[in-house]
Amino acid sequence: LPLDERLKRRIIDGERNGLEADLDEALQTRSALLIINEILLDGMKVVGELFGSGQMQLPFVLQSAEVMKTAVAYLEPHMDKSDDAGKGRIVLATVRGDVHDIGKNLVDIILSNNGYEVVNIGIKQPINAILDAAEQHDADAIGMSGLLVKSTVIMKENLQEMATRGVAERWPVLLGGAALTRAYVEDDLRSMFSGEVHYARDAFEGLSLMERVMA
Ligand code: B1M
Repeated sequence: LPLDERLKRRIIDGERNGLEADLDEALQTRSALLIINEILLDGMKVVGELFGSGQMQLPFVLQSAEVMKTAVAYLEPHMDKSDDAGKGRIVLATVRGDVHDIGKNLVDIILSNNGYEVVNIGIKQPINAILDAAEQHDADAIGMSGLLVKSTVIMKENLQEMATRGVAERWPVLLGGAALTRAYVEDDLRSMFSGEVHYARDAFEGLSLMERVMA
C-alpha cells in the first residue's frame, strides 16, 4: 500500500507495529499537523462509520483510538510551536458522562503550541468541576468537548447552570465535538445564554476563537 493508505489502515486496523517508521517517512514530506488532519483523522472517520453500521465492535474501536493517540503523541514534538506564551488560559474538559477525549486533547495541543495555557481536566467532568477549575486557575475561557448526542444536552444544562450561578458572563465558552452543529450552538444555545458561547468545528477553529475572545 502507498504510505498514506498504510497509515490510514493502521488507524482502522488498530495496528501499531511499524507505526513510528511510517510516521517518520510521512514527516519527510509533510508537517505533523497535515499528517493528523489529512490521513489519521480520515482513518478515525472510517472507524466511526464501521462502528456506526455495526461492522466493527467496540474493543476494536478502542484499539484504533489507542493507535491514534500513540500517533498524535509521536507527532507532537514535531509540531511548530509559537514563541508567544501567556496569551490566555482555558480550562478544557470532556463533559459529564462522555469518555471521548482524542478531539479535546488535539485542541489542547493546538492551543498549547500557540501560546495558550491549557488546564485540561480530563473526561466525564461535571459542571461543578469545570467551574471550580476555571475559578481556581483564574481562567479566561472554558472549553467543553463532547461527542455523544447526549453531551449536546449536557452542554445546554451546563450553560443553564452557569446562568443559575450568575457566572454566565464571567467566562466565554467554546464548544466542540462531533455531535454538535453550528446551528445548535449559534441559534439554540445562544438564544438561551446571556454570556458568550461559540462553536468550534475543529481544533483550528478552537484556536481562532480563542484568539478572538482574548482580543
Ligand atoms: Co465512541 N461514539 N462510544 N468511542 N466513538 C462515537 C462518538 C459515535 C458517533 C460512533 C458511532 O456510532 N458511529 C457514537 C455516538 C452516537 C451518539 O451519541 N448518537 C459513539 C458511541 C455510541 C460510543 C459508546 C456509547 C459505545 C458503547 O459503549 N456502546 C461509548 C461511549 C462511552 C461514553 O462516552 N460514556 C463509546 C466509546 C468509545 C471508545 C472508548 C471506544 C472510543 C473513545 C476513545 C477515546 O476518546 N479515548 C470511541 C471512539 C474512538 C469513537 C469514534 C469512532 C471516533 C471519535 C474520535 O476520536 N474522533 C466516534 C465516531 C465519530 O466521531 N464519528 C465515536 C477523532 C477526533 C479528533 O474527533 O473528537 O470529533 P472529535 O474532535 C474534532 C472536532 O469535533 C473538534 O476538534 C476535533 C478535530 O480537530 N472538537 C473540538 C472536539 N472537541 C472540541 C472542543 C473544542 C473545539 C473543537 O473546544 C472546546
